[in-house]
Amino acid sequence: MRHYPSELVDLRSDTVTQPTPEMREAMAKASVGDDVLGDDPTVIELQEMVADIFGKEEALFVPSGTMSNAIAIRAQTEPGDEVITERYSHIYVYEGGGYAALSGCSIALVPGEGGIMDPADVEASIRKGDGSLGHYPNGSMICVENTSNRGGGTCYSKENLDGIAKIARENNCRSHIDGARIFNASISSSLSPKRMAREYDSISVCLSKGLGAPVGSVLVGSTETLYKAHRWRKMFGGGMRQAGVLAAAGIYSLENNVHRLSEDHDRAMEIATALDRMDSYEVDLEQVQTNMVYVKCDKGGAEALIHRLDKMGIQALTIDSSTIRIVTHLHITDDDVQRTISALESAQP
Ligand code: TLP
Repeated sequence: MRHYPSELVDLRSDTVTQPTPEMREAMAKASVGDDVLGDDPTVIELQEMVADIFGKEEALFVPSGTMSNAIAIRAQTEPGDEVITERYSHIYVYEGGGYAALSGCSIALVPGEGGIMDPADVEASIRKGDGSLGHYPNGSMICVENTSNRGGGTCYSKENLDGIAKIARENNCRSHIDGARIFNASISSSLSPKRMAREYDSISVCLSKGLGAPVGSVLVGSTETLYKAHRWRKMFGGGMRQAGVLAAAGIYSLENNVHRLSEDHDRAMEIATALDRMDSYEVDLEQVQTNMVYVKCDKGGAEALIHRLDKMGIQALTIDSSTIRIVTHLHITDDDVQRTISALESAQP
């Protein structure tokens, strides 16, 4: 059942979900306090819950995934440092260059295979200020995105995750996971959140993607890192007062919406398989591991395709002139999947 009244099938992102009646009820009932003064009981409960899920000492509730990544970088680097991350990572492509503007860092881009970095390529991309006569910036933080959004919602294996964290330690670098969709990764790769996070210094976890909360991310890590993160959240203007109403949505989403993510994965695969059989589209089925489908259409035809789909009540996003992205989430039903497949069938040029 769709939880909000709409004739549209909105597959632009899993960020479009609306709080369900049950989630709104949990929000309405939340006890709140002034979280900047540290006394919102629901925020404290959420932070303790997420720290526990990821096996870390502390957690911090922040307004967005972008701010969570920005705070993680600011708290673990110095101006003049370099962040090492995948070529198409969200931190590089979609965060407005925040690593440079807010943290004074440059960035080293690592090639990825379907968005997934190989530990050897990560190591080859680390530049150190020491011993270079000061020529190089100081590569001091490695950021891994799991799932990889631009990789197509792909997941890291345990070996790759641990391998990259080991490279980080050996090279005196901090390690961070942009886990905007880490629960999707956990379900798809059968790795617990704790196991994925074990070797990493910080993890950013989004509540407002597949989990369906309206707002919020949580940054987790050690007490020392989170102490700094707390100060940077203040300076970035991310301290929120009676944020318990939002934290309650986060708690609800963690208690109710994690196990169901596999349904989103199945629906994405159903769409992907159907599209791959059609003449005008190409989908790399190996990359369809979670809730995303990147669809290659005819050269330069993405905008026109989106427009034709829109007229049939199906919304998706243009990624580049020949690629569109479809994302399944908690409002997408089996009927929507069939409608989407039929619409794409008839939208072929
Ligand atoms: N991703 C959005 C867009 O910004 C592209 C989407 O629709 O997928 N990390 C990753 C891997 C993300 O995909 C996103 C959002 C974020 C961080 C940022 O989260 P917010 O939007 O809460 O700042």
